[in-house]
Order: sequence, then structure tokens, then C-alpha cells
Amino acid sequence: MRVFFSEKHRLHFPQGELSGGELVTPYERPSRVEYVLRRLAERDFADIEEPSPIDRAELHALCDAGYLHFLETAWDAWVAAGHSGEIIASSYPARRMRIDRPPRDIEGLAGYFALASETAITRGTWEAALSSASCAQSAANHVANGAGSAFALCRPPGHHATADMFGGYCFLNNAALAAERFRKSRAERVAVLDIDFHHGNGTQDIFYSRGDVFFGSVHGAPEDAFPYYSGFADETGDGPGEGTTLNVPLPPGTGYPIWSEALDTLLLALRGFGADALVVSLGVDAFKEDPISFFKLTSDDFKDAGRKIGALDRPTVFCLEGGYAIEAVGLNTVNVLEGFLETSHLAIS
Ligand code: FKS
Ligand code: ZN
Repeated sequence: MRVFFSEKHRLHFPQGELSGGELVTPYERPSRVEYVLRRLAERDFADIEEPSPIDRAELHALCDAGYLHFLETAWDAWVAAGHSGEIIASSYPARRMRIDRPPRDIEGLAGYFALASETAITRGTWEAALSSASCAQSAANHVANGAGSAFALCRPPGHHATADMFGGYCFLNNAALAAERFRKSRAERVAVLDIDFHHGNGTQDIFYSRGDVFFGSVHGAPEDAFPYYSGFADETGDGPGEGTTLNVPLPPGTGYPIWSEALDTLLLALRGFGADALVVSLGVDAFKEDPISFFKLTSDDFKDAGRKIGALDRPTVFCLEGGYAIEAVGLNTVNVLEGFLETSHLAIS
């Protein structure tokens, strides 16, 4: 399985994440990727490629122009305004306030385009986000050209990012870009399967009224887990997309017996949908030792989950999302890929 990876992810390394009322070292940090690379090397995933440059047209087709302009220029505007820390959003257009008037002031604009305050923007964030997105595009391209599968080693992650909001460590929705690349190629119908512990609100939002892209997710119940305000079971899609969103929220303490049943439910729905290609939002924060999540999966469970996904036999792109039990992130991520390769008949290259 070919891996797409760019060292440019390092350009995004904020010093602070707002957590529990303190600024802590971000959970989503560059070393996560080192552990994945190390495990890939141990398990002979030697085919690692630099992604092609981002396809701007596809990025602009997916995202709001004002949002992209904000991401690209935010750091310079922040510095020009005399701020010395990192960009952290603190004011939001909440209920009944004006979302039709993006402010000129950069601090206000940051909140205008944010969905949460834990995620800082720094000097290199934009370039890192572009490189991450390009990994997803290149991986989808590789699979669209006939490979059975590919792994986009994305960092920063993407599934919380909507067309016009960042947050939850995400800036550009990598999985959605991969799905769109598939749609542009031979795939009439594409499915996104999100097994990250957190609900992929961004991906859901992007495809919510689309009948050609299915979104299925198993995640911590919104009553108890970020992103809190989406991911309920009654979100099923809209208009032409009615029935193409499927959420399985699960409570604190959930282990593999229940989690894997949810995965089976999602896979059955994907099968019924008749997806020509699959994008997996591959977060491994459902792991029992994850510091910010509450499921109880073991490393072996991730391998089994991979086997189940492989049994779908769809051309598949995996996009890395979350996972914060840093030293186990490599093992758990690669276990999913290995399980997949065990059962997928398409996974020849
Ligand atoms: C810790 C609260 C953490 C934010 C959680 C973000 C999760 C991000 C993720 C992604 F895949 F996007 F990286 N709140 N005090 O794992 O879903
Ligand atoms: Zn997550």
C-alpha cells in the first residue's frame, strides 16, 4: 500500500492548546507522525511518496473563498495587528448574531471562521494544512488510477473542518477532498467511513445534502464528547442526501463488542449504498489508553476493524485523523492498514 507523506506537516506546531482552562502542549503534535512512520518502516510499508502540489481548483470547489483567504493571510494579519501570541479564537457569532458580516479585525475574523478555541493558528499552519490536503488528493489519485488502496499520512487532520470553519485541530477537510477526487474520476458514488473517536462534523456538513457521497460515523456521543453539537443519530441527511448520512453515537466506556457492531452497521449501509470507492477517516483515538477519548479498543481490535473494512472490497483511501496515545498511534494505525490488506482482494498494490 503506497503511503503519501510530506515533511511540511512540521510547519504546524502550535505551542498552546486551550484545555481545561489552561494552555497545554497540543495533543495533536508532530511526533504523532513519527510513530506512524516508524511502525510503517517496521512492517515494510516502504513505498512512501511525496504528494503532488495541491490542486487549487479542487480546494476552491470545496471551500469558501473567504475562508481560504483567511487561512492564507491570518498569520500576517495577526502579526501586523501587533499580537505576539498564537491565533486563538475567542469570540464567536453565536445564536442570533450576524454571520453575514465578517469583521475586518483579525481577532474577530478568527472567531468568525472557528468552531472551537483549542486549535491555534501559527506561521506555518497554512502551508502544513495544504501539504496534508495534498496527501489526501494524491492518495485518491493513486487509487483512482488503479491501485487498490493508499494511505494519506495527513497532518494536520481534517474531519472537523467544514467548507468555512477550522477547529478540532483541523483546517482543510482531507477526507472530503479525497472523496471529491474520487467523484471526479470513475466513481459515481463514494462513501466516507469515519472511525475516529470524534464525530466528523466537517465531512458530514460538506456532504449533508449530497446523494452521491455517503457519510457514516461511529463516535463518542455528542452529549459527552467533542464536537458536542453534531453527530446525533437523527442526523440522516437532507434533500437529495436524505438517508446518506449515518451516525452511531456511543457512550463512555464502549468496548469492541459494541463498537464493532456499530462498524458492521455502517459497513452494511455502505454496501447497500453501493459505493464505488471508499475514504476512511482513520483516527485511532478509540484506543483504550487515549488521553482525551473514552472508548476501550485494544490494538488487536484495530486490526480486526481493518479486516472488516477490507472485506468490503472497495478501492480505499485512508486519511489519518486523530489518536493521542502517542506511542501507540503507529501500532494502531498500521494495524488497521494490515487488517485491511489481509482481507481486501483489491489491495494488490
Ligand atoms: C481536550 C479537548 C479536546 C478537541 C478534540 C479534537 C479531536 C480531533 C480529532 C481529529 F481527528 F480531528 F484530529 N477537544 N481537553 O481527533 O477528531
Ligand atoms: Zn478524534
